[in-house]
Amino acid sequence: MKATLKNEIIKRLVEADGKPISGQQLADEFGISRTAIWKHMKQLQEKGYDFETVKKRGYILTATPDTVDDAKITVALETEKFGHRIIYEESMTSTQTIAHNQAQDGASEGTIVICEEQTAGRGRMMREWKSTKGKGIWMSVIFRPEIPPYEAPQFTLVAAVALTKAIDDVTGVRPEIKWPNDLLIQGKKCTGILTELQADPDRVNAIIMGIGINVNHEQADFDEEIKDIATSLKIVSGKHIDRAALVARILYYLEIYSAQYVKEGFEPIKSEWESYSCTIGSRIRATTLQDVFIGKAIGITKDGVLELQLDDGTIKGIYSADITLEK
Ligand code: BTX
Repeated sequence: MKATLKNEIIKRLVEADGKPISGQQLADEFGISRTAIWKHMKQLQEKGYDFETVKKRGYILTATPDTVDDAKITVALETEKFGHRIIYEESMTSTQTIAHNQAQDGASEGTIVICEEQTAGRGRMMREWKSTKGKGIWMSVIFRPEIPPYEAPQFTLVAAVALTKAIDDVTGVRPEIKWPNDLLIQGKKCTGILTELQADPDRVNAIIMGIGINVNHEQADFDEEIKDIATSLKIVSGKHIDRAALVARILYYLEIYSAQYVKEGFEPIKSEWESYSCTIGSRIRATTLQDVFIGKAIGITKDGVLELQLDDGTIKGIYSADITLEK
């Protein structure tokens, strides 16, 4: 079955808001036979959607699955272009790998790749990213900004603001941003961002942004290696979260903030970033590829560079590092 038609049928039934729609009406609207509609409904049932059939009057949608499939996201979307093309599979190696291939093949801005489970999810520097089945948001978003490659790290900061706002809207819990790419709640990591590039020396062709969010994990869903450092939105909010609705909200803010960034730069977003940050004002240890620096994080520049005041009073600009809090 064509994914888009399946999505349209579900969307139509959601919009009907509990009123039945007949098989004939759906058949007429989508230009296919009633038997074809019936077959689609059967396949949707196999995917976890359910319908009440009211005699002679038609179908009412009564249940949707707890997934991030394309139909569920489409129904919740409020964007102009982000999320209008969704590549969804239950299991993927890494959404990043697939999104890179899609971007190389010309996929447009706002295309997303999303799954229920990653078998080879990755973080920065090829670290492993644990992606438990059916519990999180494991997604890559393709951007096509007209910016030079050296500005791309700022995209991570812009995305962190978008994610923080979306999580706050949907769950009522506001994470803190740990520079550059983590969101924490009560000091534990709930979200990681991985910004990768396809670029020529002077021009970005695509940014492939990987977003991993622990959403409906119980404490027992975390492996030994991360159980003390990770948390989920369900653990902290006490609520089961509709992951597809959260994806839609994330795309809403990513569309707004990325457009603003490309037009006006990071500066107008900087104060919002700072208000969500748990890094600024703290004494931290920054481990870069070459060195370790310890000092007080005093701010970020208008270009998103972290400013560290070292113990001898000098200010060091940190472009990329892993940071931990120092006592
Ligand atoms: P990072 O390198 O900053 O963080 C990776 C580290 O985080 C790991 O070494 C581990 O200690 C810890 N970790 C691993 N899994 C989890 C988890 N589920 N929750 C909390 N902590 C964890 C952060 O990299 C960027 C992660 C991006 C993940 C997305 S998911 C969709 C996309 N596809 C893909 O393969 N990666 C991205």
